[in-house]
Amino acid sequence: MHDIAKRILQGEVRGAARAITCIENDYPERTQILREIFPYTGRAKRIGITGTPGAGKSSLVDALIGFLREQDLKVGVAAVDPTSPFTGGALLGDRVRMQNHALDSGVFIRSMGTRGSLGGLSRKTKDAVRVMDAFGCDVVLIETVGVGQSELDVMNIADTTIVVLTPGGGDTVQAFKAGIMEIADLFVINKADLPGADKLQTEVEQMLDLAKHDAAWRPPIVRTVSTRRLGLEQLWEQVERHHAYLQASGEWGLRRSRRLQEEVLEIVSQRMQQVVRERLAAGSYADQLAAVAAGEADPYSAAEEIVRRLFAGDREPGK
Ligand SMILES: Nc1nc2c(ncn2[C@@H]2O[C@H](COP(=O)(O)OP(=O)(O)OP(=O)(O)O)[C@@H](O)[C@H]2O)c(=O)[nH]1
Ligand SMILES: [Mg+2]
Repeated sequence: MHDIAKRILQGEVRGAARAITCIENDYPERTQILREIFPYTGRAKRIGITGTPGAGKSSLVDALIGFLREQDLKVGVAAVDPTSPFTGGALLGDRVRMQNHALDSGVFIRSMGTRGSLGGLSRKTKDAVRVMDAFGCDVVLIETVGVGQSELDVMNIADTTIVVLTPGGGDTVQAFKAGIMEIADLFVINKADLPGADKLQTEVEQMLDLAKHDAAWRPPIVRTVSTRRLGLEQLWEQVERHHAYLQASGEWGLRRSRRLQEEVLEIVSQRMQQVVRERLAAGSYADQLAAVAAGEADPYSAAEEIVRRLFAGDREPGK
């Protein structure tokens, strides 16, 4: 077993941190590490937290960490910022939070940015969450700003997705348009200390009446004031209720197995890309690329030809 894998399973913080660095930078040993820790994953509850900029996601995560630690649960946090190339805990705002919990060995916080070229951010976040799971986290909070497709992809990792809204933000309609409402298992109206919380709640209820009137799970709405740590108990109660619903309905297993299958295809395409890039670096397919650059070939035909040669190569003896 890889030394880093061993250290993750022993709950060693530096081992887990090192593994995530390998994942972020596409180091070759990441595959072995991930393969070896996989049998020790699947236990952690994965909670996605998304919402518009400034909604209070980070404050909520910070408050939740405290709440979960009081129950002696080990907590992992993946703060995902699709707009930032920074990684390794360098994201603004997360530094404060990390300092808050720096001395607590039951909290593992990591920021994920867009560094590296392969696989994309959601692929990397998935792997990082798995490291936290194998490391022994009972709960992994995955926080991301909800504006585009990459956030939706990131939320696909979560068992329970929490969408954070705020009064007076005009959030609801926007979130609805962006496809955020569809992925919500639970709504939080944060900043419930500000005027307009009642109005927002009514709006969300009305949307749910339309969109989820025949759904087996109607997302509950919880109010919080994350800066004063209010509403956390109610929030967690609903998370637990959702978890129980997933288990009882069989959705839990279905979701996970469906996603694992998707993941295989994702890894295949990542691997293929890697092979093609390695061969490109070694001088292969240069004629195809040159022809496209010179306007003599279209990209579709060039790609077809590269794929054809790739598969033809597989059948050559000794390869
Ligand atoms: N009044 C009030 N202010 C809050 C509450 N929660 C957060 N805030 C404030 O809202 C601002 C944004 O909070 P963050 O937690 O940074 O929000 P965020 O969603 O993580 O923001 P981004 O990461 O920039 O998208 C900060 O000034 C918080 O102090 C709340 O419950 N009530
Ligand atoms: Mg934030």
